[in-house]
Amino acid sequence: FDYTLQARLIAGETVYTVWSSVPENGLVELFAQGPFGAVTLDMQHGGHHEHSVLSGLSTVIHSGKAAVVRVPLGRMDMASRALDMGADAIIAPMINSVQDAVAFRDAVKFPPLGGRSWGASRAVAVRGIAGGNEYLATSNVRTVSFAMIETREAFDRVSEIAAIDGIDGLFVGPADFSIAWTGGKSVDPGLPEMDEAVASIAAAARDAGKHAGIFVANPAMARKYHQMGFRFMALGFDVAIVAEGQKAILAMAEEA
Ligand code: 3PY
Ligand code: MG
Repeated sequence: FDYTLQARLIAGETVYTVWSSVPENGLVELFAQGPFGAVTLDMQHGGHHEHSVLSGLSTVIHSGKAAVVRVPLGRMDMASRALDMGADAIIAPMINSVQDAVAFRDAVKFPPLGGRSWGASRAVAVRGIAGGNEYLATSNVRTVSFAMIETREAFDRVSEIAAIDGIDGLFVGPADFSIAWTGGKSVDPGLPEMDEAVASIAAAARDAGKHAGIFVANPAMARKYHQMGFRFMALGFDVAIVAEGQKAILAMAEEA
């Protein structure tokens, strides 16, 4: 099949995705033309909505980069729709049980693997796929499903979740995971006490033959995550880029 995100991850490549939360196509376009290999549009905590995802996906797809959507909590309908709009991958937050994972699988994989409903004409058209049957035959493989592991419940069942056919990867949300790990006392995505647990999630993915992804709150941690086995890494959060970039530029000017 094509050189899609799935193929790159199967080949063991490291893929960095930028994280878009401002639902403005002009900003998505800057990311689509930027240095990252993938662009993720965030509908869970970011401002992306159905229309901005539709236009954002077009922009990303035509740049040749991988197009990823994080859907809002529990919105399996949106997971299917984002694939119908042409997304390469879906990240589903808070997959805390086998049941959650099966519901996600069912929304994003066609039978016999899952129960995804047909409506992919747009994906077929914008992806240059010959026709419906070709998409039907290839999309379960070409699109990537990432189940987010970010609670104690999810952690306790991580191997069972990873083993589910049609769950292609695990994706760690270290901010929520740190809240879970500290019993609600603090949010610290870099919390050293949870390193071992985070590494074991990458190992659980690897043992099941699945991809391991993580949100990288601090780019200095990317190397450590890579050593743990993570290959799909989200960084370059737009809000942080603008917040940090402004401060850095002003500081440079004031020091000059
Ligand atoms: C988390 O760290 O909890 C995330 O969901 C990343 O956005
Ligand atoms: Mg989270």
